[in-house]
Amino acid sequence: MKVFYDPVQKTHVLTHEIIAGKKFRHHERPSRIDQIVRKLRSQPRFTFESPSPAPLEAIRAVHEEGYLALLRSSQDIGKEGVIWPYTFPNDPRLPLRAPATALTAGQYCFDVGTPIMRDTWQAALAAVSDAFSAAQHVRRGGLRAYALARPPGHHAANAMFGGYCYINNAAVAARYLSQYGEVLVVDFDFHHGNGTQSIFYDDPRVGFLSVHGHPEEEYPYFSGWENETGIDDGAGLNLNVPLRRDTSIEAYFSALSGALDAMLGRIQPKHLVLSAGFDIADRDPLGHFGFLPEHFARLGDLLASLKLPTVIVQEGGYLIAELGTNVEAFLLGFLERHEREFGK
Ligand code: SP5
Ligand code: ZN
Repeated sequence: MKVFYDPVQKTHVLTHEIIAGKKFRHHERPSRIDQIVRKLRSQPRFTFESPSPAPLEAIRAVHEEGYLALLRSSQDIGKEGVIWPYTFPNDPRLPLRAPATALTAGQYCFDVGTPIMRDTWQAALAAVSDAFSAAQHVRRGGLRAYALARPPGHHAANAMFGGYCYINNAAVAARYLSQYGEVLVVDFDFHHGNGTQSIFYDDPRVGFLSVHGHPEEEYPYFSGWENETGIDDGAGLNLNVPLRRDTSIEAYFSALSGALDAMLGRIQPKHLVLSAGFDIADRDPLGHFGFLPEHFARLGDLLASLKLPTVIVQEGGYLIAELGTNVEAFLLGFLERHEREFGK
């Protein structure tokens, strides 16, 4: 299986974050990537490839221009500098003054854990290039590809960063592939993919299925309920499966299988895009679903059974010591069945 990866992604380094008033060393660290790279490089079934730069039009098909300009301006901040929103628009009747500056960046941001650093733009471009190259590989007849993307993407919306995400890597891949037929996005990160949901909420060509911690108790809190089902031409094509903390593995799989069946009754996808979050791992500091490597293998197996050309995009996963093992277990579980039932 091809792995698209560009080491420039490691230059984006976040110092700390505040969660509910407490300061933590930032969870989204470059070392996450090292763990995955080391594991996959030791496995002959994976071949590393450098991505080609994602075309700007493919990114613009998902993100607003003024928003991208703010992200791009990260390059101009000094070594010590940072764009860290701390004040947010509060009256929707009032106009916003464009372009956004470091002080008004809050108009494009929904949480305080996602600062823009000097190297954020180049890292985010590298991550989206992984996802785009993986999608292109699949579009050109490849059966599957894995984008080792960091920073992650699924919380980023058309003009909104947050949740450690700036450019929505999976959404760029899905929108590109949707030119060639319907696309199903399945998001199994522990946190609801609010950005991806929002991007495709009215899109009849891309279905979004997310299984995640219940918003009543879990980040990002303001989305992820079952009654969010899509609007306009996208009505019925958004399917949220919120699960309570410490839901059993059996209950998880039966909920996911049921949701996949329901979704496949509504669209006929030509491509599958996975937002692959590994914070569903047992003991992950930010997730509570208790997945062990064998469960990741089973998840890979289940998703491979859809027998679709598949782009797998890396999202969260913060139990860094186990991240490589968990990603490898998932990819091998996927690969085994996908090769057997869909093709080499
Ligand atoms: C891509 C991704 O996985 N982003 C996750 C961002 C989560 N950030 C905040 C997590 C808050 C976790 N729970 C807070 C408990 C407060 N007592
Ligand atoms: Zn997550």
